[in-house]
Formats: sequence, structure tokens, C-alpha cells
Amino acid sequence: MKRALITGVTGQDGAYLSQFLLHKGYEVYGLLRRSAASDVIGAKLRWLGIQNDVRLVDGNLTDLSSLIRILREVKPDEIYNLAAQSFVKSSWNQPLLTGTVTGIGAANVLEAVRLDAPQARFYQASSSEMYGLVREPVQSETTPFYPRSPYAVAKLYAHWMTVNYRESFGLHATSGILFNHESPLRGIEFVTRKVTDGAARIKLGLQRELGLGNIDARRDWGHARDYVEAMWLMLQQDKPDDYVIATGRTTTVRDMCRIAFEHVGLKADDHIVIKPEFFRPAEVDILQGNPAKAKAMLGWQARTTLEEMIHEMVDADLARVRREMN
Ligand code: NDP
Ligand code: GDR
Repeated sequence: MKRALITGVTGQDGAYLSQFLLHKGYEVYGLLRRSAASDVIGAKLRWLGIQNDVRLVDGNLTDLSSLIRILREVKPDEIYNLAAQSFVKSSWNQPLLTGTVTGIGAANVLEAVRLDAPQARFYQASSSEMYGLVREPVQSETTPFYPRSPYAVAKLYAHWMTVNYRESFGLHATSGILFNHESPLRGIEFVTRKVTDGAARIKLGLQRELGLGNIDARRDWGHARDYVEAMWLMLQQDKPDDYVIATGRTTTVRDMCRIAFEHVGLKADDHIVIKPEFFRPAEVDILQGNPAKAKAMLGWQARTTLEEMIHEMVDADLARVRREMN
């Protein structure tokens, strides 16, 4: 039986990846950082009904000694580093924390792997945000990076550390450059979930308006369930490498809102209010990925359309809000 260790197990991707690996017969261990709010721990794992199947181990990405102890105890075959301060907007408010967790945290995991689990396969959750002010209209593994937020700068450091540890120490270290991916388990602060939750609340009469920022921004949105399979496929390759994971389609936030509101019979324009506080100091205007390498090398391609995903998210939020109301 293969053993996997997932950092960021309580996040969106950690939950879907746990579910995927459990189905494959893996023993799944998840790094859990201690929180005072113990009632919300594992809410996403619970949502998928796998909270009792994942073995949670106590540690923190910023504490190298905890990572070393965990690697010695767990002896994983595969390590997925998904933990991060992942909200781009917050990274301007907490730039040093973001650098410490999202950047140095990844280096801590790599160091622990180098010292105690050099045979294990390592996956780094890199991001399309690294392309930032895009240098090419469609971004691939060879497109130059131009990060536009403290988050993206931290991710770029983690990406290059992954490449460097592969080249310096021969680690099986892979960087997956994933474009935006969403699901009903997406954090409420991210735009898709904010919109699907807002559409549900407006439909059910709990609010009338939804405040948003730059709705002309364009993103390449896929479904997290599809994307975690790509992470696993990357670690099944003989050689470590870098892969772009994307749908290849780009859509404005405005059109994504239209899809969500139309699903509940409403017009987005009647309810969206543009508010300055939701704009960012520097914006990533457009992202569109080229997943050709992933298709050729991994046999992977996105399965869920944006419409299917947004409908699933709105339906999940309608159900959640109805439960709250009762
Ligand atoms: P989430 O924000 O949902 O999850 C982040 C996870 O990191 C949570 O489990 C969180 O724990 C954990 N974490 C944060 N700080 C620490 C710490 N100091 N020590 C240990 N764990 C910590 O992110 P996603 O699931 O959406 O994304 C997974 C990864 O992929 C992230 O690295 C993200 O930056 C990256 N990524 C995501 C994309 C997307 O579109 N979703 C696209 C490209 C990259 P807690 O629950 O306690 O807060
Ligand atoms: P992003 O996701 O920054 O791409 O990072 P987010 O959903 O936060 O923003 C997407 C775009 O929507 C615009 N936007 C708003 N965003 C939010 N959150 N709230 C709003 O009210 C709003 N109005 C407009 C943003 O300006 C932006 O252009 C996500 C994260 O998961 C990262 O961790 C990951 O690396 C990247 O995706 C790929």
C-alpha cells in the first residue's frame, strides 16, 4: 500500500486529493496546523465524508523540526505540498507571513525531504499567478514569469527551489503550474465561490447586492476534482518535470457572474455593485493556459466545463444557505 503525505490537507485541493488517493488505495496522512477553532478543522474532509480516513499529523510548514519528525514517522512514498497562504489579496496585507509560509515553507518541506526522505516523490503546488503580467497571450511551461503580488513572488521562489532541488540533489521534485480551479469546497473569499454564494443568498432573499472588484479580469477556470488527478499523474512519471494544468479557455469575472445568476433565474447586472475595496494594488488582467504538454505526457485534460462547475457550486450554496435558514 502506498503512503502519501499532504500538506494543506484541510484546504480545497487537500480534501479532493485525499479523496482521490483513498480511492486509489493509498494510506493518506495530512499535515494539520493547530488551530483554536477546532470545530472547523476538517470541514472540507467532512463534506466529502472522508474525515475518519485521513490520518492527521500535527505540524506546521514554518516549523522545519515538525516536518522532519513527520517524515520520519510517516515515511511517505509521495509528498504533496499544497499548504500556503493562498489568497492573493491578503498577500499585500501580510507579505512577510505569505513569504514565510508560501515561499520558505516550501523550502522547509524540500529540506526535510532532502534530509529524511530523498527517495520520496515531491509535488509543489505552483501557480499561474507566477505569469502575472503575462509575457505571452497563452502561457505554457516555457513562458517567462512576471509575478504581480507578494503571493506570486513567494510561489516563484518555491517553484525555483523545487527545480533547484531536482537539479542539485536529484530529488523526484515536480512543479505543477495550476491555473485557477474551483469547486463547492472553494474558500468563500475567492471570486467564484463569493459569486455562487452571493447568487444563492440573493435568490433566497437574504441579500440584494453583491460587492465585487475588477470584473473585467479574465481567468482560466477548471474544477479542482479534475486538477488533483493531474497532481497524482505527475508523480507517477519516471522523471520529475514541470507541467501547466489548465482548460485553455479564458472567461471574464463578469461572464462567470452571468452564468451563476442565470442559473437561479436572475440577472447579474441587477445585483452586482462595484466597490473599490475589492480592487488590488496590482492586477493580473488575464490568464489562459496551454495544457498541451499535460495532455501529451500525462494523458490529462480538463473534463468539467465552467458552466457545469458554476452550476454545481450554485446548487451546493443554495443547499447550504437553505440549511442555515432552517
Ligand atoms: P486553500 O487556501 O484552500 O488551502 C490552503 C491550505 O494550507 C489549508 O489547509 C491551510 O490550513 C494550509 N496552511 C496554511 N498555512 C499553513 C501553515 N503555516 N502550515 C501548515 N498548513 C498551512 O488552498 P487550495 O486548496 O485552493 O490550494 C492548494 C495549493 O495550491 C495552495 O498552495 C495554493 O496556493 C495552490 N494553488 C491553488 C490554485 C487554485 O486555484 N485553487 C491554483 C494554483 C495554485 P488551514 O485550513 O488551517 O488554514
Ligand atoms: P486569484 O483568485 O487571485 O486568481 O488566485 P480570486 O478568485 O481571488 O480572483 C480572481 C479574479 O477575480 C477578481 N475579482 C475578485 N476577486 C475576489 N477574490 N473578490 C472579489 O470581490 C473580486 N472582484 C473581482 C480578482 O481581482 C482577480 O482578478 C487564485 C488563488 O487560488 C491562488 O492561490 C492561485 O494560485 C490562483 O488562483 C491561480
